Amino acid sequence: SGLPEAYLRVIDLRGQHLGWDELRRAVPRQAASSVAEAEDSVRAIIEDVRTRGAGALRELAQRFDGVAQHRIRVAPEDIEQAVAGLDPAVRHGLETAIERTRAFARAQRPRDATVEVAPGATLHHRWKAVRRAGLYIPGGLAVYPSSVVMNVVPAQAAGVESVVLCSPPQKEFGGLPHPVVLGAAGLLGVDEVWAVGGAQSLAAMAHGVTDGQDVLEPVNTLSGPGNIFVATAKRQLRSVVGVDAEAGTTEIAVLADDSADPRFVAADLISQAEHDPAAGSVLITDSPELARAVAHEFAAQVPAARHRERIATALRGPQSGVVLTDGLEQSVAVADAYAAEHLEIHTRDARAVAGRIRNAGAVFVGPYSPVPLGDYAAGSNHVLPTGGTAVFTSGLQTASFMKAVQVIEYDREALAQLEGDIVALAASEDLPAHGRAVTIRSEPARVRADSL
Ligand code: HSO
Ligand code: ZN
Repeated sequence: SGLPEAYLRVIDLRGQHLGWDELRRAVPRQAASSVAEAEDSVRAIIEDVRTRGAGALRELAQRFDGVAQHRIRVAPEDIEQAVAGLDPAVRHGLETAIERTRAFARAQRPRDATVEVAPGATLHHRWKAVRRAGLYIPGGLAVYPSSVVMNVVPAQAAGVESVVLCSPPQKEFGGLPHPVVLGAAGLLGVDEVWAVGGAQSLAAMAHGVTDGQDVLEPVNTLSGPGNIFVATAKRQLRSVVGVDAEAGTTEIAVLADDSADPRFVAADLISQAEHDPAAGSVLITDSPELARAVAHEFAAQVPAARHRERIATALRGPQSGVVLTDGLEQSVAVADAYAAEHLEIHTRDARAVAGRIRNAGAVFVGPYSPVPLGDYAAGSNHVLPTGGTAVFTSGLQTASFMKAVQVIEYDREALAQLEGDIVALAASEDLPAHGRAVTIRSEPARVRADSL
């Protein structure tokens, strides 16, 4: 086709009039087989942690992290030392990220509602934080101090009383989580950190674990990004605890027209491919010229990248590709069907195009809002729905750590007014005792002696 296939395979949708369902199937995705494999091993890990507790955690740390653990819970002194040891530039970056993320998270706090639906008939919708949240900070191919900020800040903005953080033990740091992860936790005032990684950490936080003197109390809600195993564990633990969006292997889609700068587009697609050989990078464009230019940029930029192997594998995988469209209309439809974790808009009038997107974890508008800005310091959250789940769910936010209580308060007259309606509905469901609980209240009180 004369189109660049060196890194990104081409999915040519031009001239095809595909419906929603067909588009959902046409867009690049991670192979379903790897998802199914993860299901089985994760189920075994969760069961092992649930039944054998800390013993299982030690064995899994040995197996997956190559670490023999003495203490699994991190000592407070280790957190303090990590804060003191933070590189000043990194500390500055973390503080900037905390400040902006906190401002946005506070602004996201959902408002309570009160309504009087009739005289004497009052309803309140009251938001409450969950009591205890468990946060997972990944640390496999890369370590993620930025994720500490992204998880802790909204939990704190929600008013969560108790926060526990888990991150994999690192061999080169004596089995502690990465020092910058600990430093970020310390900056945020988190004092409960456990050196546990992967699916086993989510199982430990959901079910609770006791290790000698140390007790990891079960949490009410789990959050955090991770790879396919972490995402699978969260899905399986959903019956035990609340979980945030399924933030699995990262992905980026760029919706671009011929006005886009191919250097920027290539750099951004490469940036997320750097996370994982299974990461997804998708270009959606109606401009074959742009697609070609981006391919040339890959040829220049990928070999120069530190993690070039991982990047090349990700870009060539079935989860990545260029989708060629007939025009902006179809590009928007493809972007909505793909439902990217991150969607960048590089088109004329990018803001208006962004306004038309229904499905995406986060939308980055224009040439100066690249995904890494959101990964670190924009103020938005980087724990976002992956794998097309943005169709029905959102990224991590303050409300992820809250739930609402509905409060009902009617007075005598207000209830009496509804008597007929409730009695009729109760009868229609053959539940007359429901109706009786209402009618009994409008009857004159029985003389006390009668009821004795
Ligand atoms: N892009 C990742 C987040 C991240 N990137 C952390 C760098 N550090 C998932 O949104
Ligand atoms: Zn990233």
